[in-house]
Amino acid sequence: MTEPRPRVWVSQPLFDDVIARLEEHFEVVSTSGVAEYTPEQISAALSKASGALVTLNERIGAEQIAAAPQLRAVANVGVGYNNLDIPALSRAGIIATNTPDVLTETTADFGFALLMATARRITEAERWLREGHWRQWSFRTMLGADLHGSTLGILGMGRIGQGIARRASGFDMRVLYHNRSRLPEAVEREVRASYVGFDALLAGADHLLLALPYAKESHHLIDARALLQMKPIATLVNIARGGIVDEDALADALAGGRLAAAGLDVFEDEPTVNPRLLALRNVVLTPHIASGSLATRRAMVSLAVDNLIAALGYGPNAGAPPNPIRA
Ligand code: 8YV
Repeated sequence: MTEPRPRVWVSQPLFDDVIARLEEHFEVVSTSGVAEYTPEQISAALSKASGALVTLNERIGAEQIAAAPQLRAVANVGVGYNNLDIPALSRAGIIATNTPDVLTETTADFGFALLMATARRITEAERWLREGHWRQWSFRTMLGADLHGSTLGILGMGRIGQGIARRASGFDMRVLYHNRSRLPEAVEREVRASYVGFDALLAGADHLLLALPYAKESHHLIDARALLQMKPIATLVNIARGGIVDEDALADALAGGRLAAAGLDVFEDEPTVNPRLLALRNVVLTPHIASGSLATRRAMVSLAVDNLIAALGYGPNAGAPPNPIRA
């Protein structure tokens, strides 16, 4: 009698042809439609699984781990992994992996696009035109802020932050950054960015872009106090995680003219968007799509599949997944 194959759970419909690679080794349990799970449903889905391939929507913490005695590996599709309780997974001996690098350039492209749309009021202008308000050409219609010649502040100077900085130098922007640790001088020179303290970054930026990981320490880092330090002409762009920004304080600043505009791809309570932000004209809102080019989303799933196969002890990298997350 042949041994039953280990079971892996794939939480969302991804790309069937990429996921099919898992079927060479495992019994794959997946879903045909986009699914929203309760914590209990995630526990139930993991109860007989040896591995899981999940997205940012699926939270795996102590409760799910306790319900999953056979679970040995969780492959996250995404570079951010605040949906996973890494210390708890590590204590249980479960390998967790993510998908860095493959999404860096696509996400940096999008961050830059969102910055341009926000500073130059592109979506606001389009909505205004479609709503039939454009009756006569006027010199002062939808005046925005320049990128060229301005100062870009980047909070979080990992791979994606550095990708943004490289793009900014093509636009003749001066780049300031703040990060947990300062980059080596050679990297600073290459990306043409200068390290400053957090408060100096807030005060100096004409445009502030958030590209840092979400953690307890970064929760509401951009709060009322931080927003007050920014220039009233500044724009704020968030492609990191919604919880980094206090959305009510942001809505206050935008409504009160203490900040020119915001571009947000991420939100505290996705997919719910704070109604106060929805009501403001000077906010560009996108549904967490920064890594969403077809090629990159395929590459992310493919890398997550490689990670899961290797973490469960199969394939050419058996036992050594390319992207383990260290606790
Ligand atoms: C993903 C992201 O789309 O990589 C990340 O951290 O936020 C996005 O690129 C998301 O994580 C999918 O699970």
